[in-house]
Amino acid sequence: MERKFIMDTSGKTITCRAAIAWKTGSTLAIEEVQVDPPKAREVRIKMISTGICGTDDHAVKGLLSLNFPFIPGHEGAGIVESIGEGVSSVKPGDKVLTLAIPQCRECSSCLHPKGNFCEKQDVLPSSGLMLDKTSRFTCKGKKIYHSFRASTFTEYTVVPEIAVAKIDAAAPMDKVSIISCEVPTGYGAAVNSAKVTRGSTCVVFGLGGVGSAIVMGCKASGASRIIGVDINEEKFPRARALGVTDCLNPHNLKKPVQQVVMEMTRVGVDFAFEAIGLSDTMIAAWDSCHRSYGICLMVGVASSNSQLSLNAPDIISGRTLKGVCLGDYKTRDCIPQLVTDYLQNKINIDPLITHQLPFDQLHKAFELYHAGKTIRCILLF
Ligand code: PAD
Ligand code: ZN
Repeated sequence: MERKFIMDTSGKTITCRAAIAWKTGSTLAIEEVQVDPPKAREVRIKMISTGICGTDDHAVKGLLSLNFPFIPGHEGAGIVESIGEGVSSVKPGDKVLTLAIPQCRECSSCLHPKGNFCEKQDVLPSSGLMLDKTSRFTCKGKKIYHSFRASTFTEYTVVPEIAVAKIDAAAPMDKVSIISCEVPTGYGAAVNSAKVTRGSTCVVFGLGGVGSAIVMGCKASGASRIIGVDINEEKFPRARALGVTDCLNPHNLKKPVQQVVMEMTRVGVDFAFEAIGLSDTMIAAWDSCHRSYGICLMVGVASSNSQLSLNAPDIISGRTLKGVCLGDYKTRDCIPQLVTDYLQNKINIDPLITHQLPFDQLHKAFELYHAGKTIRCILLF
């Protein structure tokens, strides 16, 4: 008879593999780390899969203000290994997603009907610490920082309970990690935040993972024209398959891209999205909108201390400029529903996943990402 030994790790420090960004711009190193047990109102998760998001790349390159050395990754799916005192929303064995923006249900953002940028988030600014201002990771005797209340490039992570969403037990864990960030960020920006209207015109700057999910949202909302802008033309065929009607490569245009969009649409688009994170493309998105009723959504995360400069007199014409994080969803309340919608074939996330690689091929995954070959590459543990 086969005997199964299930090791009870609860309450103990776990030694496992994790990727560490030791210093700005250095290649990630796969190291042996110690992961402490969860403290009160914390959850330790055994990771099953994690996506590589543009924000992780910004973080590793040192474009965002955060503390090194840290464990990157925030787009994660896993199974609860153990829980700290007072945790009531999840239990060991539950399937969960990590949430880069938590939902504490107590702060000014959480209590406001529209707010989702919970005051307990750790992106702007980033401390890299748990809510009690300590870390749960150690490597070679050194304290390692967390990132964005998540740190998913590790076999085990510890996060606050407010940054965990319990999902449907039938969820395919090798895929749903992208519903932790890419899907709500992009699809949600279009359907929930901008509320793209039937028959409208849209422009999406950046056709990577997030931009592709925005295109899906615009298409699902019935937009009649979706202009996609990217400097990498390899992104165009997939973008067209998702619903982009016109592709523009700014490098091949004789005029500024916003001028071309204006000429194509005569009056400017109804909805513009920026999913790159550069001030120039943010301005181009803003200037592509209809002057009076255009709505411009900033989705890309810009590098720390960068500034955005707009023509001041033009502001009064009526356009809306809005920033959006995770599609304006109240994360713990809404993200599990996106998983259920996927299981019920109401949304299809499969076209957003181009690569799946084992965690130890992390470097290959980043090479593919940097070469512009991926939409989303998922690492599997
Ligand atoms: P990605 O690298 O997959 O996509 C970026 C795309 O932009 C690529 O296809 C590039 O070729 C393209 N690009 C780069 N420079 C230019 C340029 N000058 N003009 C036109 N196209 C260009 O990243 P991603 O889709 O994972 O993330 C995109 C941004 O969204 C990034 O800034 C990330 O930090 C941000 C993000 N925001 C949130 C949020 O909640 N606001 C969440 C997740 C990601
Ligand atoms: Zn809150």
